[in-house]
Amino acid sequence: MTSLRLYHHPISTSSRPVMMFATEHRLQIDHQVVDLFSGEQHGPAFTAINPNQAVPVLEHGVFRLTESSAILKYLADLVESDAYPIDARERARVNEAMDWFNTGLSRELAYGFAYPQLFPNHARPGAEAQAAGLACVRPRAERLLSILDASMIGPDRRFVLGERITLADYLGLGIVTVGEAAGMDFTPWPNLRRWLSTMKARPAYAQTHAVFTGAFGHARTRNAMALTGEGAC
Ligand SMILES: N[C@@H](CCC(=O)N[C@@H](CS)C(=O)NCC(=O)O)C(=O)O
Repeated sequence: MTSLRLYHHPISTSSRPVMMFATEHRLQIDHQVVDLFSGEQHGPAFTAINPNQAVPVLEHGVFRLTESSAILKYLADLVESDAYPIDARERARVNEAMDWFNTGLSRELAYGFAYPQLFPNHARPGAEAQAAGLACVRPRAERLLSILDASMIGPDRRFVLGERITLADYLGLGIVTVGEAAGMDFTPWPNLRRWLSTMKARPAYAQTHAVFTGAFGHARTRNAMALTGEGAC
């Protein structure tokens, strides 16, 4: 097979799903860490690789691909993974759930709730604005997590779309775990907690999330900053 190279960072929300999928499928990949904390993604060398200055980026020979969702689908097709079914309607369900995670939940839980607390460059300017922003976004993230718990996973499903793991589980895990790392309390959502345990029990989770859990703590329950403010996000 033509060689595969993945530019990534081990704590990145968008990189971890690709790393976990690739590990579970025993893909031979040349892993290139892009040091997001020193700003390597903004340098000319990486900007030439991805003008968006973001990871992950996949190279398969001369073919270069950005966007975690597209990379997951490409890799799944490459190895004919069951995680991305061929049947049009089954595949559409996976796409639907992936879009839901990558647009809706990512916006509220990752960008709105988690990143401003975990990454200083995402923090809102000043303690008051930070508290007000979090107060605004928390109920929106919670509403989506309730939907994930009750309407998507529900009481009977092992994974987001049924008994079989799909790309939606890998992609969703990256987003849900960054919310957890920022102190979102998952107590109200038993189905979500069960799914999270199932995903974390997979051997590839420990392997691909060691740096992430080392950085942010494991199943941290600390509350985020005091949420006293009011106002628009
Ligand atoms: N929609 C993109 C998002 C990529 C993205 O934002 N990656 C982050 C890490 S999770 C990044 O590289 N950020 C660099 C920066 O903020 O400077 C995807 O799903 O791949």
